[in-house]
Amino acid sequence: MRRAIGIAAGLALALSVETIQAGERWAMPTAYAETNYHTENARLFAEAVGVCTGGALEISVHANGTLFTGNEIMRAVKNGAAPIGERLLSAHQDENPVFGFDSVPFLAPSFEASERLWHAAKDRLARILAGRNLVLLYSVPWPPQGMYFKRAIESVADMKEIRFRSYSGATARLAALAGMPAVHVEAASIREALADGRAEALVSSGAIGHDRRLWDYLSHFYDVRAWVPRNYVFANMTMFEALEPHARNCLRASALLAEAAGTSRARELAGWYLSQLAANGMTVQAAGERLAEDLAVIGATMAAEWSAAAGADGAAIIAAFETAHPN
Ligand code: PCA
Repeated sequence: MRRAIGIAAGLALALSVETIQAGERWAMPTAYAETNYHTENARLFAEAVGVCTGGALEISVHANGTLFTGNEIMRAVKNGAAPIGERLLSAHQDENPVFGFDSVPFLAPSFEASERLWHAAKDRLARILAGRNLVLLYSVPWPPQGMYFKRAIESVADMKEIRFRSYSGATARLAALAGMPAVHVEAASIREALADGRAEALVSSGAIGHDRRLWDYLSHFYDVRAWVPRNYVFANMTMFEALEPHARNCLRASALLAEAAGTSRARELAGWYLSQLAANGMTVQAAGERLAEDLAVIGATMAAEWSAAAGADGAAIIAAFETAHPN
């Protein structure tokens, strides 16, 4: 009898070891630098999922566009080439204008406002992603967007003909309205684009300036706080639904933690990034009065265009944002 129990226990142990070894492995492509806080946060998320599932689901993060480039990530997760991934959805606003809700100039340019806008948009965004066979898991903001140049800029007229790196429909439109020819370049390739002259200015956060050491090429950062774009982590819905309920719960719970942790990390780091740009020789300043006025005019045009393009979904997001917190 004793022996039988011993054998049964041994078998159970062997089986559980087997289950652990046979745990599912998910590759998670992301597009930003190894040391970027989105990447570090994604690794913590992956670790949390591993701990929660007892190793039944192990996620490995492949950063910096090494597994799929930023542009490819959404399609890869949609068709199951990658089970999970992180992407800046505003880069896909040409496919659905709603993806650009976080890039409407001056609508919600602080972390606080961005958080409220995100809550106003979340359910609609999740539904749109579900229509693409994607499960929305969490979102983390970038610091507010400023403009990088090679020289002092006092007005939009000063920008004319400067070759501009874009990362989304909104950034390309900003360039067009400012008379700058735009070239789409993923963050992972910014240094090459600046080195070979395809680009000589951009709009982005201090995070990108620090990650990519943009002070090697650019000298001026204007903290214009145009908008707060976000990264989104989503999973392939078919693969998500094929998981055990416990693993799905672990993904959802870890996503909640990752969103809170990543968001507070963004807030902590935003000022530090700007201090790093300055410490490395860049002139970091607020936009002058003239520049701010010019950008406000462009912003108003872009906001109207976005509302027209995003239709009823866009109007519902703005209404939810404004109703929740009227100014
Ligand atoms: N960094 C990303 C998007 C916004 C940001 O701050 C980039 O420039 O590619």
